[in-house]
Amino acid sequence: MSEPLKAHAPDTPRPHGDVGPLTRPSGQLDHLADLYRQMFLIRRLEEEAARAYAQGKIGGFLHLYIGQEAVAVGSIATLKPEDYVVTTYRDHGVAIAKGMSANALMAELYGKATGCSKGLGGSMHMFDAATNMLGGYGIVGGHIPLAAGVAFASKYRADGRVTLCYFGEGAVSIGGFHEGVSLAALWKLPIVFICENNEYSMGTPLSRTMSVEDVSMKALGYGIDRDRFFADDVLTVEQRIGEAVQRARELSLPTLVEIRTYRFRGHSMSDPAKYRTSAELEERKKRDPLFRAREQLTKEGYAEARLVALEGDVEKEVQAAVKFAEESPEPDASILEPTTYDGPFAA
Ligand SMILES: Cc1ncc(C[n+]2csc(CCOP(=O)(O)OP(=O)(O)O)c2C)c(N)n1
Repeated sequence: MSEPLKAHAPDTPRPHGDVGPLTRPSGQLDHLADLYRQMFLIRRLEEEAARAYAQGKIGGFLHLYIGQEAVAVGSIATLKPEDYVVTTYRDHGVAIAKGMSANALMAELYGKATGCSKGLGGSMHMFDAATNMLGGYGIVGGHIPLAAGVAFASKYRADGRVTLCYFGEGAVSIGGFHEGVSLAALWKLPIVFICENNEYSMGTPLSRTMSVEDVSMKALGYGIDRDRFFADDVLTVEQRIGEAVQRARELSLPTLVEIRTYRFRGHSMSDPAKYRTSAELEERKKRDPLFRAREQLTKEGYAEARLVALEGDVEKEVQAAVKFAEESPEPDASILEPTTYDGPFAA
């Protein structure tokens, strides 16, 4: 028998979510610094990607994660390396947080043979078997039943692994969401469904697509646990997702978590984002999770010089990734036949 269901009060600050200015063991401060480093790396890689895109060096689509970094970094911090992640086309942050190298990510964006998907996938199709990053999918909601399948495999094999499945609020009214969550609930799968509610699906606000704006309420229809909170603080994300991951790992129960966030850039590089005011954007930028983490580190005594050194190291990693991508070769045309007819990377 599983534990009785426990409905979290949406948006209620909880004591463990408020990290507070109390004396923190230095190990924990180092941990926050590491989370900040990961968020900073994701942001700087994407800023460089946006620049390369504007120069015509990156083609196709490019959906940036800027503003949402605390979701990927905080949630993946709760995982073991053998756990799985499955996400949408807005996948750069999840890939880096799960351990993909900056080189493999940037080269994939450039469409180079050294990219994680051999340059054949591009921005929307980050995959990395070594770190159990299972993609990178372009069809809204289409990957949610796939993620449930991954969690089913874990349960069937009794391998103790947990799957995190990320999607936008635009996916929640799509059939695939309901199929995936329904089966995960029925079969009690070890999965956490993470809705990254960034308030807009392309240019459409949630209020125009859903009669109930609290996405986490969908969990009630399937009798699974739910949670709902803002992603301003990366440690809150880690704490709250940690609870859901524990429920998945120890009780083999799914959870639906709605994380409220905001993207600072347009939907993709071709979106001037005219559907929102600049005042709204500026207001939300004040809640930037990177700014907040940095401020908290400083407040709690993490030396400014150490922060500057950390940022300098990230900068070097980013510049090296750009150089690596620019100097890498294009995929050879000979890869087309085996990847089209003989199955993935048979060559
Ligand atoms: C089934 C399907 N319908 C439409 C699209 C076109 N499309 C791409 S992204 C997107 C918006 C999705 O918004 P949301 O799920 O909120 O995620 P976000 O882009 O905000 O991260 C749409 C409609 C698609 N890729 N797949």
